[in-house]
Amino acid sequence: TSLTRSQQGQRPSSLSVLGQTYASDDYTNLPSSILSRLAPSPTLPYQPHHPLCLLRAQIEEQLGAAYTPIRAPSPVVSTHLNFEELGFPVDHPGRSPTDTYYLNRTTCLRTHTSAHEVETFRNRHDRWLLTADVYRRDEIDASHYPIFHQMEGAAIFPTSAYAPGGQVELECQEMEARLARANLEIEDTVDLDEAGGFQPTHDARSAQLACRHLKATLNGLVLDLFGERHAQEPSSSNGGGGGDPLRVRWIAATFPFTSPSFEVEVWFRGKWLEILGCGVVMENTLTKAGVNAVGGGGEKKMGWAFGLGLERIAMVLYSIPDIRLFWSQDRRFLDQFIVDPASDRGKRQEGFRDTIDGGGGGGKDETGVSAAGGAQSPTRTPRRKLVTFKPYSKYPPCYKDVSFWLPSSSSSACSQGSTATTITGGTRFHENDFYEIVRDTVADLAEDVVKIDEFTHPKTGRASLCYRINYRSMDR
Ligand code: FA5
Ligand code: MG
Repeated sequence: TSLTRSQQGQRPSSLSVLGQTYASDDYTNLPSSILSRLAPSPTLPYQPHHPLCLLRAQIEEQLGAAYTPIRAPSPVVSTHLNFEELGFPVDHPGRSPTDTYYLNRTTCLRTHTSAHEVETFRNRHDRWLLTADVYRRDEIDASHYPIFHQMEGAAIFPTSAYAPGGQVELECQEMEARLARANLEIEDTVDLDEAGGFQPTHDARSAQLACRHLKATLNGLVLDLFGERHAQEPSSSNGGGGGDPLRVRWIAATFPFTSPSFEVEVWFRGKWLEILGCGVVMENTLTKAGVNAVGGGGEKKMGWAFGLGLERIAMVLYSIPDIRLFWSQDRRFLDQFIVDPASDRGKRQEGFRDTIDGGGGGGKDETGVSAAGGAQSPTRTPRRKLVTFKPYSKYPPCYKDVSFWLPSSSSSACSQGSTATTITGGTRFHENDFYEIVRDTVADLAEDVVKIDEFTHPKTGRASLCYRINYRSMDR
């Protein structure tokens, strides 16, 4: 297994990734299943008709021409970009090799799009949307995959734009007027201190205005993405729909690179769905980027940033039941997102937001795609049909249980919170290591993996774990 191989120090002395060679060290943990999928820039969000492409384009269109769309570079980044520059403390849990893929101690696969904040601001982009593949070692289930896609958005304005009656305030008023007309319920009772408070270098009035601009922008985005879809839902389904307002809520969060920080959730089909993290950009980020001079000089800028997960949103919007499907090259998946084959295939690479349709067999019968939909649409486009994915896998799941002893040398097993690091006699076992063996061995056939039993031998003290691996093919 990859676990014992690295424990025995049998890793290769270097690895070659996207044409570059990296010396390996005790942090190196890149499995072949990930290595074989790396590309010089993100692919799925730019593959015509792919659901991630539809969603990216829709967001880019909704936020408008003021925001420059940027396709991210290679996912291989320095830990400096991914963590240090953003103020992650050295002992932040996200930095652990149990959670992050490392080429070596100083190079990793980006774990979020925020890794490109400093360089994007440095390149003089003030309002932008950057799309990237991101990588995290994680559990295996229908909503977790080691590769997923994020979009980072940001807007910074010079101090003068924050003046009363200035650009920021005017934009707020315009966005808020639209929100006020919509069937949208915004819950925002965030305690400012809990969200990290305003930064000491910021003028409180301006920081407050930046938050207001952030909130109006993202509430507008949520309305655009979910409003029409929500209105189509049958009212009887547990979470409202029909005539009920779309509900969005803001909660206090913590990120090392924003303050105050928030998370945004949408009430959809009876659940709160976390869609993004955001906040007011740390002064430090803009100083590092050379946007704000250290110790004054030139007009300072200030603003906000957000990072959203494209798969999570696409799964809900298009009723895609399993995150593995995004990687399918099966026509029965891809063709459902083709809008109008005759006029659109290969011609436009963008979002077709006015004409999205179920294509080859999309549209669950109960959602009445053609009927209620656009009638009293709260969004600004006149009418848009919505894709609803229709699952085609006829295959039932099938499970196998596997149990194994943890490395001996006794001592009792102890679990640390949800990351379940079990320590036996100095040997650390992390569930993510096991999940990776599963992924490396059966690729996407594993639907989910759950621990179903733990056992400690009463005499020897040795511990064993039992996991259930659920297999199901999406395609065959
Ligand atoms: C971040 O990654 C921050 N960089 C977001 C941010 C950007 C904050 C800019 C402030 C300013 P987080 O780890 O919560 O935060 O992920 C952001 C979003 O990515 C989540 O809301 C979720 O939609 C999505 N996401 C996170 N983990 C996964 C996963 N394993 N699979 C799919 N989507 C995920
Ligand atoms: Mg989060």
